[in-house]
Amino acid sequence: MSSIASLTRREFLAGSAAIVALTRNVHAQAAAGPFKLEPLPYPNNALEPHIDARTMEIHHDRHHAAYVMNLNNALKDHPAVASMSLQDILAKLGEMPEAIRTVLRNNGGGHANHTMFWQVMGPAGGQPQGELAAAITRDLGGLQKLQDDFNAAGLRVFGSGWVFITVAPDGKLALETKPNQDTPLADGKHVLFGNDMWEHAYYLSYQNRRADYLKAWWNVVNWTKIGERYAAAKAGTLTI
Ligand code: MN3
Repeated sequence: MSSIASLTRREFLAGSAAIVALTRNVHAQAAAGPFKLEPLPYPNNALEPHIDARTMEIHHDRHHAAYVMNLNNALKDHPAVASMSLQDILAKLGEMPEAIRTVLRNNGGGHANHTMFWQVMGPAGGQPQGELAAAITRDLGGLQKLQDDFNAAGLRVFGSGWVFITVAPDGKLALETKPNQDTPLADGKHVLFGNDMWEHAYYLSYQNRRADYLKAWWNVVNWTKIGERYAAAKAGTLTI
């Protein structure tokens, strides 16, 4: 009985691996086009217990993948737009062909927001250092006030959206929120970091408790990476 059970388990695991491989292949084909879905920079379970592995898997492999697929599909008949960088497309939405403008806004914004989001998280967060820490004190009243204000702003996002810290070329930081997949990139600004206020980002573990998700999220913020993004913003090399 136990050998049958263990054989069944082996077969099950082999079958699961095949399904995962097939699913990844489908995603790769679906993402054919100018924009690509990069893999997560850490395993799905790296942010547990604060963000569970299943949430990360669905969020990256399905939600983010869909934004990339929709973006690429919209660009099939628009080669001039397809040759542009994502930040240029978003900064010039008003100049984009009207037929695809809303798709670009939603799915281009979704691609940019999630590309940033995976980067600014990680299992070993650290603390703000150097010029970044000084800017947080100067512009946002220190780390504790930044976190309090950021969490409060996140709670005020009605429905789906984002809460961001933007960074100006001179290094000045500011807090702002956006609905849906809108991004400060569309206002010609740069995003230092942000948190996803869509329920798909937290619902499996937190259900309606967005405040708990916002509070827990600081445990997986990668301040080393954010420090690199801050330096890049001041150097004029930060893209999305
Ligand atoms: Mn999301």
